[in-house]
Amino acid sequence: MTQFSMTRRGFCAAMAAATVARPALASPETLIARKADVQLAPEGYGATQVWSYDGSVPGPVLRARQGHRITRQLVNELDVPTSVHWHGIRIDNAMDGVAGLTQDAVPPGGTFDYDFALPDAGTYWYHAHTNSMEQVARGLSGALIVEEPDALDVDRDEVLVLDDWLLDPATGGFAEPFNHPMMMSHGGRTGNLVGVNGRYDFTLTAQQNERLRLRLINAANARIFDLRLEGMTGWAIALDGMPLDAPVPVTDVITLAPAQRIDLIVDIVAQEAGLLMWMQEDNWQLLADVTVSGQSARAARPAPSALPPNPRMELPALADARKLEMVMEGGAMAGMESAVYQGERLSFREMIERGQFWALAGQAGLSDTPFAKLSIGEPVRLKLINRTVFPHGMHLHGTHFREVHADGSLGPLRDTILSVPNQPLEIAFAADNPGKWLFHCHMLAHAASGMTTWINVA
Ligand SMILES: [Cu+2]
Repeated sequence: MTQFSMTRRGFCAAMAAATVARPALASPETLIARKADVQLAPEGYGATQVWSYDGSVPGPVLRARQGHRITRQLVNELDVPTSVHWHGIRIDNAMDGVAGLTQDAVPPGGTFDYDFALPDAGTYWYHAHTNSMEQVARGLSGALIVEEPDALDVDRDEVLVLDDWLLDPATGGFAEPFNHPMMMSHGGRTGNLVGVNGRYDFTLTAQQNERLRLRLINAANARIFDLRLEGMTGWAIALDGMPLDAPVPVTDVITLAPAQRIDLIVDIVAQEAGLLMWMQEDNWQLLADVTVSGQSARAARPAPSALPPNPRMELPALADARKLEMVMEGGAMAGMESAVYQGERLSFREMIERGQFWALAGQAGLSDTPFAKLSIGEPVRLKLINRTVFPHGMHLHGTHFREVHADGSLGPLRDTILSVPNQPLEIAFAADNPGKWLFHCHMLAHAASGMTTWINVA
């Protein structure tokens, strides 16, 4: 397939691209899953028919204050069943949106009332969790921002949803099929066009000395973004929604696996600024342009302070934690001998015939029994052993976890962590949220072809 040039052109060329009006909100407040035509590709290519929330890609930014609730009626105007997962929210299990585990998928024409508390401030997101490999790729995702009680000392708060799209340049439509065996067995579906907030030419304007909060969300199906700040001094203040103990100066590459988020405070220090992404072999390209004009009246500020902590960020003592191990195996170039799929032990060849390429702890896809049955409040250590040749962004629903480093120290709280081949990884968490929780790879083609399991907390 011809590649789109990912090089940005002057952004004026695309200013006339279609914008999509948002429908007026009815009562109850709705989130409507429906088809829409959106100009994802540069001018001159066709519009893309997307599956959207409320007609836009990404969907509307949902904002609420910490301690408040989100109440949205999902209205399914698509031709297929769907459901919404509220990624990273320590949520009531019945609201987690996982079709087949926590709710039935909402049929075409149906509705589902989502209503849940927001215990934690931070940057979260929402996306389809029914056939997500296809539905997220078609556009069903958006940002969910939970605001701290007190506003930060920043000039602006910007949400940047990073994504990529695999388009057919001849039509502008999505390349099909979505379940291509090559994608499923390799790195997943990566796009030939990247962008921010639905724009390949996303641009912010700012003044020198302005201080911005940037909330980066990787909504891509499979792409790992390696990012660099240009013309900006930055600090990381939160990962996957959760505040860091102290701001961490950004001096190096920021790696953002699918579904991960990072909150940055950036000061605009140069006349040219932006967010660069690594393409290949020392080739860094502009992903988000910051057009700097003029100088803010404000003087440069001292380094930012930490965000206020969220509740329940400490883990219980891990000395007596339940110890679990999970071998991750399968995929191209590594394979596996066999795995259990739908109650049957299958050879790798038999699995491939059923469109399954991966296994977690010897099991491909959901089984009737969970990977682990945990008691409420129980501390858990889970070792991930990646015997594949691919990286995997592993996501636990309902609970954040910390990486346990080799020296026993703990990393920051996260809900998604990148596992790389042949590097043992251990995470720890408190099973303090009752329910059936998915644990899966967020390379969504992997999740759909074996890399999905679940735990039960009761
Ligand atoms: Cu994976």
